Amino acid sequence: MKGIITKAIGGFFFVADDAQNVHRTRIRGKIKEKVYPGDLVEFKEGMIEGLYPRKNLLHRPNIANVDQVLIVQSLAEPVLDKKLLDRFLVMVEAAGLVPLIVINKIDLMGEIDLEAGFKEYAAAGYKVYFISVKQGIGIESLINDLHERVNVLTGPSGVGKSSLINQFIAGVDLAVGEISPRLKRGTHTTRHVELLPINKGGWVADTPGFTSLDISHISPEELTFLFPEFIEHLDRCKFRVCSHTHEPGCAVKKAVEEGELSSSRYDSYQLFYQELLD
Ligand SMILES: Nc1nc2c(ncn2[C@@H]2O[C@H](COP(=O)(O)OP(=O)(O)OP(=O)(O)O)[C@@H](O)[C@H]2O)c(=O)[nH]1
Ligand SMILES: [Mg+2]
Ligand SMILES: [Zn+2]
Repeated sequence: MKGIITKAIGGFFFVADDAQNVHRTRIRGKIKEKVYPGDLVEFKEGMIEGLYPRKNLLHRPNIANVDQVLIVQSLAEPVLDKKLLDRFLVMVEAAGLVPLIVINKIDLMGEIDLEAGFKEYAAAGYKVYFISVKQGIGIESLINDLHERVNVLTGPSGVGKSSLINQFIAGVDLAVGEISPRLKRGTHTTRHVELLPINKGGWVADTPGFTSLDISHISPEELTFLFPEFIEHLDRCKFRVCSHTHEPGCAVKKAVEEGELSSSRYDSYQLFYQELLD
């Protein structure tokens, strides 16, 4: 039978079949590769017999065959950090995965124009979901976009990733952390990885929150292409090799000056570019 690994614990591998029934299995000694949640395997009578090729492998935490990454942030508590959001986007773009931007805790803000506050992300082609787990706002339309896929939640600690999963997966009760009153941020409640079944098909995995992210494996030249809205401007730069930071006749800088590209996104680009040069 073919199945998908949902979690690995103490030498056991839990494998879900097509009907999402979970079987506890062990792995044949002849299989030398490491097996991770998300891996597709062939199994029989409680034994994993073979591993199918994987299309990708996410690190820290290790999850295979990921389709989409939900980058979760909160409007407040912890306060929204667009630089960090841009950093997550660069990570997900570099991995070749589809990012969905999820802005939680909209109940903590009064009447504000959410669409306007994130228009640079829509302009870059990203889907942005505004939700409140606490008040049950926006959850349905988000879940509708997760079906039949392997989805991973990521984002800073305390933004409500585990709370979100608890709300939309029946029978799941992940640990939810208190926001530290002094730091106004979370305290890393989530530790191990498990793929949880979405009602209408598909999987979702929670991850521990990250407060910083390592993007050092990306080359400065590659960075431009990880800001998708920049791409259409690139061939109008005066110099064929342009870092889009200081060169005269740079079409990206010009587009920022003319308000066609977001200066906040461009600031992130410059910040990351310097970081990758150092
Ligand atoms: N006001 C408000 N609070 C929320 C909402 N969603 C979650 N919270 C609270 O935010 C706190 C942190 O939630 P968690 O779900 O543990 O956050 P997390 O992202 O899983 O954090 P880590 O596991 O540390 O990465 C908890 O006190 C939740 O009750 C929301 O929509 N509105
Ligand atoms: Mg959590
Ligand atoms: Zn340029």
